[in-house]
Parts: sequence; C-alpha cells; structure tokens
Amino acid sequence: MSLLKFPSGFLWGAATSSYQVEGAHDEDGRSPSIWDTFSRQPGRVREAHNGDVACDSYHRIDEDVALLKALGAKTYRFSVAWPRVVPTGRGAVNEKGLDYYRRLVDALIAADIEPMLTLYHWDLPQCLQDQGGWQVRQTAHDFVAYAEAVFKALAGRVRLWITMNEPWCIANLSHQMGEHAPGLRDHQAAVSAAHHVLLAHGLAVRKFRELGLPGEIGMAPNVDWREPYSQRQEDLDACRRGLEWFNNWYLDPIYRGHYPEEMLQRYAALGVEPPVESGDMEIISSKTDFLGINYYTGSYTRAHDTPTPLQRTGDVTQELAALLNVGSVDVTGFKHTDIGWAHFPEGFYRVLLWLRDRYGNPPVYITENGACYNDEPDADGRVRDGRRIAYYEHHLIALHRAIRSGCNLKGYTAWSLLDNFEWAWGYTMRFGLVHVDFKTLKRTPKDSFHWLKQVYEANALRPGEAGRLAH
Ligand code: PNW
Repeated sequence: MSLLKFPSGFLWGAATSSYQVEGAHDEDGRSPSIWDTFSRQPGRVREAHNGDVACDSYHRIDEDVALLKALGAKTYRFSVAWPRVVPTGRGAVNEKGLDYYRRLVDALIAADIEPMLTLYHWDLPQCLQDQGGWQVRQTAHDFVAYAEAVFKALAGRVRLWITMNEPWCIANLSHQMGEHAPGLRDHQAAVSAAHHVLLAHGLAVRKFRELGLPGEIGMAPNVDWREPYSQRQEDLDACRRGLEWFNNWYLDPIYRGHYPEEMLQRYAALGVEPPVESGDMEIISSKTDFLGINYYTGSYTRAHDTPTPLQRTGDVTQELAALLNVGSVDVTGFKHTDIGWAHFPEGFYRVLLWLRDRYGNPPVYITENGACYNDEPDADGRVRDGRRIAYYEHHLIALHRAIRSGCNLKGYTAWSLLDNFEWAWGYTMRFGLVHVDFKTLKRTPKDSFHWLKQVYEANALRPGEAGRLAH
C-alpha cells in the first residue's frame, strides 16, 4: 500500500473553542455571553446543558497542553472569549481575563506548539446583544477594539490569527434558523448580522496591518459541498443556489468584493438586503493571508419538482425553502455520524478544488474537520472509536488528493481535541479525540487519538492502516 506524504512543515494540530471547553463562566471578571443566556432558556439546548463547567480547560492548561504534545500536534487552534477580555463589551480591558490566554500561549510555546488564535467563536457579550448584537453596525466597531486588545497582549507570540469562526453559523444558523444563540428567525436579521460580521472581519484585518504585527490573519468560514444529483439544469441551478447561500455569501465579499448576484436578487424578492454603506465592500475585501476552512459534510442536491413560489408569506421556514429550492437526496447509502451528518469525503475534495478555482488558490488551513461518534470507554478503559478513525482516514486521503491537485494547503486542525459542549446538543454529542467524562472531567485519549498521532508524527498516511487499528 502506498504512503501518502504531506508537504514538509505541514501544520498538524487540533482545535477547540472558548465556550465549548473553558468553563469558569463567572471567574476573573468574565461577564455572560449570549450562550450563557441561550443555554438557560428552556428548550434551547439538549438536557438544559450549559458551559458553566464544560471541560474546565480554564483550570487545566497543563493537562490540555500535555495532551496536545502527546498527540504530536504542531499547532493548537483555540478561541478567546470576548466577555473575559472586555466584560462590558466595549470599554475597559480586563487584564485578568487576558492573563489566562497569556498563560495558555506561554505553555504552548514552551511545548513547541504554535498557537492559532480565533478572536470570535460565538460568545458575544450579552450586554452587546442587548444593544442589537450583530444586527447593528456598532458591534463591528466594538469587535475591532476588543481585537486590538488581544493583538497587543499577544503580539509576537501568536503568529496565526483568525477573525471569525463560521460566519454562516453566526448569521444564518443563529438569526435565520433560530438554532443557535441568539435564536432568531428573521431573514433581515441574518443578512444584517452577516454584513456586520464581514465588516468586523475587514476592520480587524485593517487594524492588524495598521499595528504592523508580525504573523498572518484570515477568516475561518464553514463550507458546504453540493454535488448535483443529475446534470439536469434545474439540479445544477439548485446546487449553485445552495452554495451561494452557504459559501459564496461570505467568500465572494472577501475575495471578490461583492455579494453573489443571484442570492442578492432572491433575498430582494423577500424584501431583504444587506445594510451596505459606501466603502464597506473595500474594507471587507481587505487582503487576508490565508483562508481557514471548516468542513464536515455535504450532499447530493436536486431542485424540487414543484418549487415554492419566492414571495413574502411571513412563514420563515417556507420562505427559506423558497429562497433556496434545494433538496438533498441520499442516493449513496452514506454512513451518517451520530449527529446525523453524512460521511462525504469526496465533498471535501470537491470543495477544496472549487475554492482553488473560484478564489485564486489562496493558502488554506483546514481549521476544522472531524466526526461525531458517541463511543464510551469499554470495561478496559479503551475508547474504540474505529468509525472516527475511518472518517479521518477518508478525509485525509481527500486532503492529500487536493494537495496533489495543486491546492495550496498549509495545515489541518482536527475538531476537536476534547469532547465538549456541542452547542444546541449540549454534552450529548462527542467530537473529541479525547474522551471527557463530564462528571469527573477525566480525559481519556481515544483510539482515534493514537491513530492520528501516527499520521502527525510521520507527516504521512498509509491508507488501509485504519482498518487494522480499528479492531
Ligand atoms: C462547528 N450546522 O459548528 C463549530 O465551529 C464548532 O464549534 C462545532 O463544535 C463543530 O462545528 C461541530 O458541530 C457547527 O448545524 C455547528 O450546520 C452546527 C452546524 C455547522 C457547524
């Protein structure tokens, strides 16, 4: 069996985010975020779970860094909690909150692990949500002031900076579909939020340049892949609409300086438009140094035979269905992970090629990729998550194919280092390479951890090995 080698210096690692792992929700001056509020509203999060304790990573820097070291990680992607650093949303900086990240970064550097820092992974200070949150322009300016405090505190020690994690989730999943905080279902709210998130990103990139900081800055959108069910024109069009809504809405403004035309027109039919002011698109398209990509799943897509007419009805679900007019077809008997997402490694390969061709082959870090399987430790203490190993193996082969096809790939951080607070699913869905017992907080590396370690240390993958390890 052939050995699939990755480029030398390829940056392997693992990822987490602040609200999902830190806990310590009320320590050292942290104020509540929208997720503290949302998780306390009945019916929003499975089992009424919240991130008050999470993985307690706030108190376990040494333990987590030791796990990263044991994994052979060359980088750790984590996020900073805005409500720790600027508890009032805008204004005074809380040095105690910053100290946690200083200690974490120091510990990573001492372990020879490159910090990859995300400035916003969804924990907006609740006090800013009370003033309109991402729906208002002011939040973009507040974000830049917060970002500047973090830039200055960690300048020179952090080289890789990510402004936003997954703008589609921040805007659409949270303001259009109501599934994440703040839980709204309103197209205009989503489109306004998307614009202000993009603006905040562009303003932060400009601030980073203005400060003359060493390092690289980019954004980490999640991308979807839609493979046409057939070559019939309606199906091809459905795929394009699906991608415009999910991918291009964020990537076109950054790389091309405008929103995708067809989706703009479709939103306009619902009376919705982005609140663009003069100069915004130039700010949003400020040059970045890399693109972070989060990929989990994709689907075969076709148009509905009888599309819902695109008009305002007041029924948000129906309007969204009409806006997209896409349907997924499970034609392949795909395996699904425990969260219900299709195992679709071919989509990973396809979307990387699509990004290469559409956006001029930018340097790309895969900032998230991983699988939800809820395997628990066996009696002997071992977590036999062979299905997760298979997911990683297939996706790393897809990644290798993309590199061989000329995609400018620089690194890969697996989601996630730890089982953690999986948003609306609470602790009921596990993505970790390390199992966390949420009663004792004991951490147990799973079989997938040991498998990935071999890949990371060899900087290469031998297809077929997963099958042996899984048993
Ligand atoms: C991403 N969806 O979230 C996030 O960046 C992580 O924080 C999260 O834990 C991980 O993926 C796994 O879910 C998403 O419903 C959450 O489409 C939900 C969706 C997409 C991404």
